[in-house]
Amino acid sequence: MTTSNKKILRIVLGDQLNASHSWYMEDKKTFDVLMVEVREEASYVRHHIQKLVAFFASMRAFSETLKDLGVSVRYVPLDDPQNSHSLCGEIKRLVATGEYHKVQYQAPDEYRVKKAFEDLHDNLKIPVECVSSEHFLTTPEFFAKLFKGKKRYVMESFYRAVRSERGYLMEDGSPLGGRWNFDAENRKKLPKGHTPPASYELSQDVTPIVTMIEKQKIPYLGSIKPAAFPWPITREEAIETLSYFCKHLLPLFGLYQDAMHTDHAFLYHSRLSFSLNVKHLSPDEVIKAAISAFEKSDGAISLAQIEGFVRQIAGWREFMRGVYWTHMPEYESLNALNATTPLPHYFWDADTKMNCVKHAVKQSLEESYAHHIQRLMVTGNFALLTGINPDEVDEWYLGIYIDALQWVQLPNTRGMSQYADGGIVGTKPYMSSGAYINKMSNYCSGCFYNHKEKFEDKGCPFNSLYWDFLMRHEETLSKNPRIGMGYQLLKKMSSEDKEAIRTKAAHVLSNIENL
Ligand code: FAD
Ligand code: DLZ
Ligand code: SF4
Repeated sequence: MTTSNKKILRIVLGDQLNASHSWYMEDKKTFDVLMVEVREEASYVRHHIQKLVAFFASMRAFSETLKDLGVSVRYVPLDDPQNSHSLCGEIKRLVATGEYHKVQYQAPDEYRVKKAFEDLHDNLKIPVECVSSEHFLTTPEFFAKLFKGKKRYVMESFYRAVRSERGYLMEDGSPLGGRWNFDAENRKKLPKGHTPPASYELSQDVTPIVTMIEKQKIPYLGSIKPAAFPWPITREEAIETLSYFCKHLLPLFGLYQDAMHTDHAFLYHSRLSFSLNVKHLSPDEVIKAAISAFEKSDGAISLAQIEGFVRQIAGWREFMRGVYWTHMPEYESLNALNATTPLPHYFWDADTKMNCVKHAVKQSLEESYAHHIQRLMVTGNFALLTGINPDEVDEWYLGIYIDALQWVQLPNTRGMSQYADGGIVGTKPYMSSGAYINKMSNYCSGCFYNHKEKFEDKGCPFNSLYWDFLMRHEETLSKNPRIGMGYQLLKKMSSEDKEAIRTKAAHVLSNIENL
């Protein structure tokens, strides 16, 4: 083969399913796309079965989309006997055919894969190039400028900078409505008897993929209904999910964003994180679709609702990515609170008397989904208060959720939820006693424990753990003005009560497997 009829080999990862990428506008005769299903990615952590299926089904559908566009795709399925089961192994295998004069890849979102691909630059005998994935709203230059010289970052400043730059909900250089943030209006419990609209769930038969995963003996967790898979696996399905959200859920999204309920897993949440993370949808188009629905709604969607939604995507999502790339690889081993307790069994089997944890874990095992407050204030809060080893916490979050990719999971878990980064992401640890969980959910009314009690046998474990956590970490946390209130209350507490809390919390901790 002469150099003139050799092609470029373009690598497309499982979370790079964007058919609008500029690659596909170029002359299709000049390149082949390589997509591979590999054991390396399917088992670097024990994933939920729905997550494995969602990635493989989406990758397969995307390869068909590319073929329809006239792109030549080389697709290696998991059960291909030639499969080397590593991303770089498969790239090397194709390069060895001599059919290519160059390899190109889109910047991977995960550090692990970025490093592995960087090694290819030295190891392949043909040029290797990295290009942008053309997905995110912010760039490394943008967050380097904002974070420069700062030990702690504030999401709010980051969010305002993104909004100003992009013009989202802006009017003459100022935030629409005169305020940047309507968070304080977005914290309502679901009223008794209020039923949210049904969530937008698809129903596709994914039996062949489940069978293949089982035959290949990929370890997994959680359950699946193979004949009725509910997640969007194509761009078209993601757009349907987005349209449904804008029409039926956005009007009350912000208001009930923090609410939790045993009968409603999805409430007013969009279920768009998987579609965004695999790049079926761009953050810009999701934000613009929601803003357009707000503008056309004639007041039915209030500014507080749309601002709450825009903040999640333009603010939190981009901010987390900025923190990840600024602090990797050190970030994944930070353990500022020296947490060492092993993760208890009920994170895997939901067998606990604590109704909130039972419900959040059971739902996660069944749906591969929990919304933000369930992740932060139930399972995350419990792990924080009991001092669970952040490596085990990360492993759990990275495996169980359909949307879990390390760049977004890690800063949310180790940073925001576990405070293991010592406050880079969050200005304070997100912790609470049973009172908050009772305020935002119906969990406590069906619980074995009593959310009003601290000391008694049936006292809610979150109560003694909360006060004990404050006492244990007094030296590190008492100077933090954002938790000053907790320490002021602690000061007023009698020494007998403090001792009783310590005794109760010690009992809870030593009995952690049996709560
Ligand atoms: P909605 O509530 O409808 O929000 C809309 C969108 O905003 C989401 O789709 C998501 O793209 C974005 N968003 C909202 N909050 C965040 C956030 N804190 N960080 C980044 N994006 C956000 N999100 C992931 O995508 N992957 C993860 O692995 C992940 N792990 C998390 C772990 C913990 C401990 C916590 C507290 C949060 C985590 N999140 C993660 C953020 C958030 O919980 C999910 O994005 C959200 O629950 C997805 O459901 P949804 O699409 O219905 O979101
Ligand atoms: C999550 C995932 C899984 C389970 N399997 C694959 C795979 O077989 N092939 C692939 O290209 N990507 C997969 N992914 C997504 C990758 O983990 C993700 O693309 C990288 O970690 C970069 O973010
Ligand atoms: Fe959770 Fe405590 Fe409420 Fe039970 S009483 S549901 S353990 S917060």
